[in-house]
Amino acid sequence: MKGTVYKSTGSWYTVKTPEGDFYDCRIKGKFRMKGIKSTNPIAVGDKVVFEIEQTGDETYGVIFEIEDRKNYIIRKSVKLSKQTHIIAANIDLVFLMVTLNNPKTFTTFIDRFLATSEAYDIRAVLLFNKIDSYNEEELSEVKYLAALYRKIGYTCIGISAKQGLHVEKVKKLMLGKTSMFSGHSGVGKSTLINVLEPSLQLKTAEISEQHLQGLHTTTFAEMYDLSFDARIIDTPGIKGFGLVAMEKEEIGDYFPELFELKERCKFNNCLHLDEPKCAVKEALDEDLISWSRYKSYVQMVTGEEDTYRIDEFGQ
Ligand SMILES: Nc1nc2c(ncn2[C@@H]2O[C@H](COP(=O)(O)OP(=O)(O)O)[C@@H](O)[C@H]2O)c(=O)[nH]1
Ligand SMILES: [Mg+2]
Ligand SMILES: [Zn+2]
Repeated sequence: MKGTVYKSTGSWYTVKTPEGDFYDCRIKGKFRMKGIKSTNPIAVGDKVVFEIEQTGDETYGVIFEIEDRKNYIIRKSVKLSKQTHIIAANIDLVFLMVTLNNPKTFTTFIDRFLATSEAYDIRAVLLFNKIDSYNEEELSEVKYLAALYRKIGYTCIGISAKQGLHVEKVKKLMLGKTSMFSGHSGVGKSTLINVLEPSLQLKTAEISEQHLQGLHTTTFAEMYDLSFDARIIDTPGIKGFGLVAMEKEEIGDYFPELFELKERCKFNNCLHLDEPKCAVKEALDEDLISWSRYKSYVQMVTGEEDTYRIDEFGQ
């Protein structure tokens, strides 16, 4: 039988079949993924093959195969450890919720998040939330940012989760897909999810999540079916992306507008810093690409501000 993992506790997995039945499953044998030192072989979102086994009067599924992942997100299981924990797999869409204030989302954060989503190969969408609370000046800043990111190719939507404004546009993007919601604490993730699916009743408080983070407990994601043919993956205590290790040389590939220019640089290993005849620097001088994006890129390449600090995303 085939199914998708909806929940995992470390040793037990809840698997849903295409017919809609849920099975408690365990793993048979060892699963070693190529190149991944992971504490958990199977994660939420994984597509697995299992068979029903009976021990005494106990019936449960035994997973013996896992299908290739389209993508997956990881975090280090413990600070500084090389072991990783796979948070979730096969994610179609990640929404980054952004607010101008309460809390302020800096463009450097947005850019690191987007670069990470490119590295993970997950499509990212920007949701500018709380537009009901902005004055004219703030609204024009939102419009400016949305235009900036749309030009690069990212879908941007201004919404008010609280008032339900433009939430139907978010729903439309989610149809038939598995999505995740990320963003700083307080941007309105729980509020939006409650509006999308009132029956989920996610708490708007973050206390339990903070508690979990403080203890460095391994937390597990969970997948939920929504009533309108969409699924969301919730990641308690992480609320975001985790981190992905990037080599200096590849960071530019995760900034689509820089990647596009790269072949026109004189040196094919150009880092777009101080090299001569750099197409990125020329495009900057002509205002063809954004300075704030370039600044974020340079910060990531030069390792300023402790870029890969654990929990950088989703705090
Ligand atoms: N004005 C306004 N406030 C919002 C909006 N969405 C959420 N909030 C408020 O922002 C605070 C944090 O929301 P919450 O959903 O808990 O954020 P989370 O930490 O991302 O889950 C709460 O007080 C919400 O009522 C919105 O669209 N407009
Ligand atoms: Mg929340
Ligand atoms: Zn260059």
